Amino acid sequence: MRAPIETRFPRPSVMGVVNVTPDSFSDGGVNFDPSDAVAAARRMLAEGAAIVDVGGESTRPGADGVGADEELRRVVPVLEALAGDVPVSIDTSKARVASRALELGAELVNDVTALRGDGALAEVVAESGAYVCLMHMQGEPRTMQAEPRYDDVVSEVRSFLEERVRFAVDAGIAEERICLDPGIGFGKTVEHNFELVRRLGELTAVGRPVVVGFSRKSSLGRLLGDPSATTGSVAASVGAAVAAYQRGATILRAHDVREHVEALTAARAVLA
Ligand code: HH2
Repeated sequence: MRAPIETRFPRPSVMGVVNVTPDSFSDGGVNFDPSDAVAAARRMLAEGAAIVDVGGESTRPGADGVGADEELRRVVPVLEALAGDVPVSIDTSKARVASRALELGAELVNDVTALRGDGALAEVVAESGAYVCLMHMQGEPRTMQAEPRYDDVVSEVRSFLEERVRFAVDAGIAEERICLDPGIGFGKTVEHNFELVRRLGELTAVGRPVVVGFSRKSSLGRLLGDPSATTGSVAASVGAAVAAYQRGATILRAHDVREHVEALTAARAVLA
């Protein structure tokens, strides 16, 4: 039986990002070779990551999806090599990929569709007893940045996440294994993204730990003056992560693990 997610991941915990893809928005191709991905995951663990999030499909704005066979081809060699050594989260929306990853020891399923993408995924998570991250996204990756619109982004994201928690619990997933994510950059303008973190207390009030993934996202580059930026700097990422932690985030999803762990350790010492 797994511990409640808040026991397993004390605030703040860093989730390191390992994209086994040729086309991710900030590190596409860097870890496409399985041996590079494995080395990156081990390095992130040594640098203080609580878990590494292994993904075989880019969800960047404009991305076309890949099929389950290709996603499995990408991630399985990495998961096999890490099994037993490195705590793993699988970044997938597909039941087949999640199922294989869980067999290979993954403990968390990170689904950017919040169990809306594949009707079989909720049951896979429920039966395995894995942790799950339910993320908000408006639209789908191919078109989501076209014209994101909300009356009130925070209350709409909050209602959505509350509804997805009810769905997951009804599907047999224990509430204490669920964490939530506002989905920075997934159908949001720069201002939507910052408002979600500014008012993060309205999301932590749902009662589940919150994950924030601002790392390298284009809103940070745009904030700093490049209107066509597709990425943001490490320093801006760390600043956003520390602010998100201060506003109540539990897990910070980050590509640059050492920098995030050092900054969050200092922030915690000051704020605790
Ligand atoms: N962001 C990305 C992918 N998965 N999962 C959660 N829970 N939260 C996020 O903010 C999030 C996520 C996008 O970042 P990345 O994995 O670096 O890029 P890509 O989707 O292009 O592989």
